[in-house]
Amino acid sequence: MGTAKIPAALWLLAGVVLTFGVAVSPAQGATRHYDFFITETNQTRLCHEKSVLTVNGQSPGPTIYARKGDVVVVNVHNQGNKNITIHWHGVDQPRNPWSDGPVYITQCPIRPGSNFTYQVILSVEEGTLWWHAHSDFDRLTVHGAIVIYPKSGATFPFKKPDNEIPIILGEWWNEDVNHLLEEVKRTGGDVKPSDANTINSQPGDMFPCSKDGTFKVAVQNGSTYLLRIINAGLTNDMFFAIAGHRLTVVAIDAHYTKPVTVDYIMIAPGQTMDVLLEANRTLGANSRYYMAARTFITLARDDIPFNNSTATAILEYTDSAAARAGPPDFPSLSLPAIKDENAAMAFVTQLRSLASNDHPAHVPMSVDERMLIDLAINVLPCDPTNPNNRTCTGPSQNRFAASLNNVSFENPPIDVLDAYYSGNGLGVYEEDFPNKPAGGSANLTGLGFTKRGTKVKVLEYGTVVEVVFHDTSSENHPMHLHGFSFYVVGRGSGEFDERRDPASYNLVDPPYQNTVSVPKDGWAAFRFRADNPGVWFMHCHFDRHVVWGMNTVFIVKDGKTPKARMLPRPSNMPQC
Ligand SMILES: *[C@@H]1O[C@H](CO)[C@@H](O)[C@H](O)[C@H]1NC(C)=O
Ligand SMILES: *[C@@H]1O[C@H](CO)[C@@H](O)[C@H](O)[C@H]1NC(C)=O
Ligand SMILES: *[C@@H]1O[C@H](CO)[C@@H](O)[C@H](O)[C@H]1NC(C)=O
Ligand SMILES: *[C@@H]1O[C@H](CO)[C@@H](O)[C@H](O)[C@H]1NC(C)=O
Ligand SMILES: *[C@@H]1O[C@H](CO)[C@@H](O)[C@H](O)[C@H]1NC(C)=O
Ligand SMILES: *[C@@H]1O[C@H](CO)[C@@H](O)[C@H](O)[C@H]1NC(C)=O
Ligand SMILES: *[C@@H]1O[C@H](CO)[C@@H](O)[C@H](O)[C@H]1NC(C)=O
Ligand SMILES: *[C@@H]1O[C@H](CO)[C@@H](O)[C@H](O)[C@H]1NC(C)=O
Ligand SMILES: *[C@@H]1O[C@H](CO)[C@@H](O)[C@H](O)[C@H]1NC(C)=O
Ligand SMILES: *[C@@H]1O[C@H](CO)[C@@H](O)[C@H](O)[C@H]1NC(C)=O
Ligand SMILES: [Cu+2]
Repeated sequence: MGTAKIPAALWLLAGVVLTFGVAVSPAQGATRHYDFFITETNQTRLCHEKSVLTVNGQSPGPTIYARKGDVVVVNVHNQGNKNITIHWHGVDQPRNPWSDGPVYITQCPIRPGSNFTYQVILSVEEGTLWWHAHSDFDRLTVHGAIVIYPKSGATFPFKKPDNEIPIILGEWWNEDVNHLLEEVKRTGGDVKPSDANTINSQPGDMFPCSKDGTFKVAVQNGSTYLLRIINAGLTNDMFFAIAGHRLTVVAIDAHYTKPVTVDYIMIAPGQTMDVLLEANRTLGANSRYYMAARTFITLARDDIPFNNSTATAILEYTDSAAARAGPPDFPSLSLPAIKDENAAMAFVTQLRSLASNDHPAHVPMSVDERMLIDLAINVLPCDPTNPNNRTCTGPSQNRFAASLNNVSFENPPIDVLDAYYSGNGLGVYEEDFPNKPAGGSANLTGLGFTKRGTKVKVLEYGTVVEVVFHDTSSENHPMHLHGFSFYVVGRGSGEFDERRDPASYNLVDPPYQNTVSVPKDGWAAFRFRADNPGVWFMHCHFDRHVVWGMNTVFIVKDGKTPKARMLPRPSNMPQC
């Protein structure tokens, strides 16, 4: 059993990547180039072999390295067998929705045999983000990390770590996920749970045919490691812990936090966390420790077996006697149980923005426009043309759906951005996404009917928006906004009370995120200033809920000055 090295001296490598082959202009940062080739590649996990979509034959795909303020140019060559797009998750892309990626929102798909060049414009982000496909269920295997270092000459707001360890949490299905998606669209039923969670694409040695592939990382006593943790899973929030070690969270979604030392983290799909790990556990103890990721699920379903939901990797001290290397310790005390909602909440509520002089928090104090958005899981008739056709496998032989304020989002045939830019928007979408649920916020009353629509919310440039998500369903939802990060100013259980609850807001140092986990039967509130003109998707980051329609779009109009206007349409946009 060989010890897989941390990508050898990744720290040094980063230095190389950062100084070679880039055009540097001192004022604006560097421009870095990557080529992504989408190809079908075989992968074998849990003794099952299948063909998956990858970038450059790898899944997770290549890591993008950059510094704050750089521009990353990525040419995506689609040599696979299906339409695809790529999204740069958590990158604000100031004035540049053209390169944001969500299919039929900001672009038409990149068809097999063609290519598209994305301009990924970094601005305020610093830390870890990620890129992923934004079409169908392709992101299961088409994803990778984006590592954004401080500007040249600047430093981390914490002691420089000795090395870095990428930790990409994901999922594995024995079947082809796009076949599962087609089946779900045909039958109206739910997506079956994954067969395993994964750490860096490996389920770990508790699973069949997985011992050799288990991700292992060598550490040295006394060293500090920066874990760059990404939840790339399609369906699962996850708890993550390391036996015998504590974790110090220093950033979420590429924005620094006040350091908080914990026994475990809870990370929702879409989120990223920078976490310091002190390797300080070799005195007389074991030299091998499991890192483990386990599903955190709020849905009352019992078909996710405990063991199947726990992926493991191994942390191995290289400077201790080999004789001490017994079976790795498991983080049984620190890793919460699958349904431990209190453990999840206890972690999430500890996060605060760093809010230092170098990394200030700019929380908007006054709000121009308030939105209260009900999240719901719903049903639609099995067959809209024939209400008597009850052959679907969703609830009461209907079709599963999901909605925001009772609108189940339907993708248009051409992308919203092109429709808006060409001035023909109103043939493609309606501008009446409601600011409140009709008839007041509803309590959970089972799965009600909803209706489909392509409704967007139009904002004047510079508007300060407060969004309160109220979750009427029986599970958490990781809600993600493109084009912005937002301050998560409050959360609570039960219904949101607009008179009482704002008093509990944190307007001093709330965490600055792009994805917020909205608690089941509760609410979460965030604020942002709409100063990024463009077309920006907002959606649940559970992929089956995207398919069911738990989505909407913000159109932020141009402001008055040239710097407040969208960049012009690139000539190479794919056509529908
Ligand atoms: C890839 O996997 C499929 C499904 O198991 C198999 O039929 C095919 O032969 C494999 N291809 C290669 C190149 O190994
Ligand atoms: C990329 O696509 C353009 C058309 O948009 C084409 O002219 C060019 O040759 C393609 N480049 C590569 C490397 O395939
Ligand atoms: C391991 O590191 C800790 C401090 O991080 C130190 O106290 C301890 O002595 C070290 N143990 C060994 C065996 O070097
Ligand atoms: C190891 O480091 C953690 C912080 O990561 C700290 O809380 C703990 O006290 C340290 N343990 C020892 C034995 O030094
Ligand atoms: C999980 O797997 C371990 C090791 O294979 C086994 O001892 C344990 O009984 C299993 N637990 C459950 C709940 O299946
Ligand atoms: C998941 O757990 C069930 C029941 O414990 C077991 O039958 C099945 O083989 C497991 N699946 C995998 C992929 O390990
Ligand atoms: C009923 O609806 C299903 C799913 O939309 C469709 O496959 C089937 O052909 C319909 N049956 C009839 C009799 O219309
Ligand atoms: C929802 O339920 C809560 C407590 O269960 C209750 O106080 C509230 O009045 C209900 N609201 C509506 C609109 O039914
Ligand atoms: C949502 O819309 C559907 C279809 O118009 C309607 O039947 C249902 O009562 C609405 N639900 C709520 C909670 O307003
Ligand atoms: C791929 O995208 C094009 C452009 O939107 C569309 O016409 C075509 O139907 C798509 N192909 C598939 C298989 O969905
Ligand atoms: Cu959801």
